[in-house]
Amino acid sequence: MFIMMVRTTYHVEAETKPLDVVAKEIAAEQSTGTWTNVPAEREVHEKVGARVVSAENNTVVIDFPEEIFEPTNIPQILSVVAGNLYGLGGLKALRLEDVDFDPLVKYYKGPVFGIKEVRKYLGVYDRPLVGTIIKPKVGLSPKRTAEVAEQAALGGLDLIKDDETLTDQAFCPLEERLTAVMDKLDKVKKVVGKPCLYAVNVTTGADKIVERAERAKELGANMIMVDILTAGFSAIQAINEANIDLPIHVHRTMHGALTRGPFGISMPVISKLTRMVGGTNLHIGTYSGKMEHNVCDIDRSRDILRQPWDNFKPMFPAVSGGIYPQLLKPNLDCYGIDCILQAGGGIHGHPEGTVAGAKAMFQAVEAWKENVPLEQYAKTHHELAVALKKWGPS
Ligand code: CAP
Ligand code: MG
Repeated sequence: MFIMMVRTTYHVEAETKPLDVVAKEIAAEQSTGTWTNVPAEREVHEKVGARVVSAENNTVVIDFPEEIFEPTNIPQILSVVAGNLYGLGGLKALRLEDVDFDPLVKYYKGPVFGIKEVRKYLGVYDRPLVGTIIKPKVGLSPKRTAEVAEQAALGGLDLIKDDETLTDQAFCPLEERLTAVMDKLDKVKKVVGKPCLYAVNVTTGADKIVERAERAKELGANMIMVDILTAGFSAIQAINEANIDLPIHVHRTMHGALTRGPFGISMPVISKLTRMVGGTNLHIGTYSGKMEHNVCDIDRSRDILRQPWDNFKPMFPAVSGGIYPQLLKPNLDCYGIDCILQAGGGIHGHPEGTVAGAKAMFQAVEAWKENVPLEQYAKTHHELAVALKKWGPS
């Protein structure tokens, strides 16, 4: 019988053992084996045992038979492809670089809202989306949060999001904040002539997240935000399966613990899982910004989110982390227009305030589109000129 395989690729650095020996240990530990022979393994290996495909130049490729997986159970899938292996002795580095999920994708709905649906909602087709993170990230009351959101929307922004550490604390209860922000955004829509998305952060424990997302929808939310690594991939899967019918902005706080060190999981694997479970936008990093970045992983993640894959709608990469008008060009050169440029400090830190900060971002986008150097464009665009003065030349 033909067995479908889920192919995984690892970067492995062993202390002393040859790579092929380590590869066999990984395949065994993650499927039917353990540190010594167990007689019954012979009965089950054929069906669910992993096979080493290759082990050379610090790259180990392993095939896992489809049957080892419970197809819709992401915690179980991760415990196979990214489980105990990190704890094995004698290793200096072990990173899960890629997983070919194709045998399993038929079990996933993917995004309900993708790039096309969000562009249609906003009526914006010919430029990147420009958004912001409310700053300060915590401490503002619902009323003050709504005032900042109002300014951001008056500046013409497409998206406003909560920061990752703001959920439902006493100083800013979620329901009150959401209602206050949506009230302001509804009013601003009449002034600027277009809607603005507000990704309210519904991240919480497994027992409450679907209910919280449903409540957000009832209260008039037009987008929700979930932190996929702290809440878990299944949190978004559960929201998607519950047909809440809202676009989902996916933040990835804590990703550095997985993506940065010698032991971990690559951002492309996280990107694939996020598209499978139904995110609309996903933070995948900046080519230039405040965060450490791996250009190769950003390129791969960008393509994973946007390129055709099964029936999944394409997703927006969110470009965030210390960006401001001067940093748009290096990012746009690599991302093109199908991305969301998000600036927190780079908008609210503008010397003339949030509206001016938003305008300076749009002016930098226009300059990029027209292929005009920022300094030249700033001669006729005041807000951009002020931003250049504050944060230095491009
Ligand atoms: C950006 C941000 C985002 C990071 C996350 C922050 O604010 O809100 O959480 O971009 O990084 O708190 O830093 P600023 P990533 O624009 O003020 O930097 O997208 O790399 O996961
Ligand atoms: Mg943040």
